[in-house]
Amino acid sequence: MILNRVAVAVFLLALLCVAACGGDDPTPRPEKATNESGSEPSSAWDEWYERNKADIEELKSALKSAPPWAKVAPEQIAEAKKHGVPVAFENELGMRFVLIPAGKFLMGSPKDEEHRDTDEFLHEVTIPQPFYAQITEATKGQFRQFDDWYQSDEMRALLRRPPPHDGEDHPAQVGHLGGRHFAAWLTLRDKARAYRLPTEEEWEYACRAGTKTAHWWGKSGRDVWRHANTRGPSDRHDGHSGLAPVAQYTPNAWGLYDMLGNVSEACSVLYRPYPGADDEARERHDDLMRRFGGYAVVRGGSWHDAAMFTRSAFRFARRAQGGYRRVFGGGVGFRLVSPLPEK
Ligand SMILES: [Ca+2]
Repeated sequence: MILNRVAVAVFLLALLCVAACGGDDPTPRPEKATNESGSEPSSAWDEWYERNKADIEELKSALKSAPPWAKVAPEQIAEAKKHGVPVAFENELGMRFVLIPAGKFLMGSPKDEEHRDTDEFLHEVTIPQPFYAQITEATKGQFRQFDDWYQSDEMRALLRRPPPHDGEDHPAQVGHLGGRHFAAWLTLRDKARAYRLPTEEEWEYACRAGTKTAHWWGKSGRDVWRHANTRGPSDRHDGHSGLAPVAQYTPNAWGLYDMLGNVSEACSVLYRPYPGADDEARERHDDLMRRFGGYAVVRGGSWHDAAMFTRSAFRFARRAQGGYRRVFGGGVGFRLVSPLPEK
């Protein structure tokens, strides 16, 4: 059934592409043979179409209702239909969100994963309700609508080393507190929806988008630079010597950009050993706390982290104390999530 829906989705994408090109398709198509009476004989393709006609029409209608920027998968469309909500929305600040379906997944990493840390204790997690996730990291332009002091001349004068990447579409590096303040402000402003930082579970679930490998694009860490903005090879190959504007790389299967790399992303929870974690995991947690005094979880790795940290299961923690104006930089940004509105 799932394969069938994927095949239907591929067919529809091809159909929409042809429609978008105004039907001027240079690809030669096979002529349909006709019999002596002039009527077309049924082909395997026609039979397949007839068998799946209802699914095709349903998905065609759903895809039309999704905005063109939303690179959503059939399971997201199905979840939206089930709950009677849009599969994607854009708020008044131009922040774009897609629906992440409810489900179960294995959080953490298997013991044979390359560069694994022992605090990535593998355990099953249930995400009981769908939620919306911002498709990109929150940008400087978006954050500046909350606090126009950010990136101002006054701020620059206070910083010994002002951030060099200050385009409106670069992610805001404002840490946990910047994200939390921004989410609270936006919730008060947007009467229809609430916003917050994701939990660590929600973040990893959204990052994996159904995958179990070290990265959402696969197992190997050798080609990280093709998919994510990290330190090292990506500097030489992708033209981004530091922070990149958001959405310069392909999104994951659920239409989320830069889940790995660019800025590390603040989560709403404190850094703790996972439920049921073994002694190894607890030792790693205690060691990290001792050495870095970290409290709040950050995920995904950043533009100045080595590629080995750009894994779906990698965990780190940072201090979240003090005003957010004191903690600019450091490669930590955020993306917001939004629960389904109450009916
Ligand atoms: Ca990121």
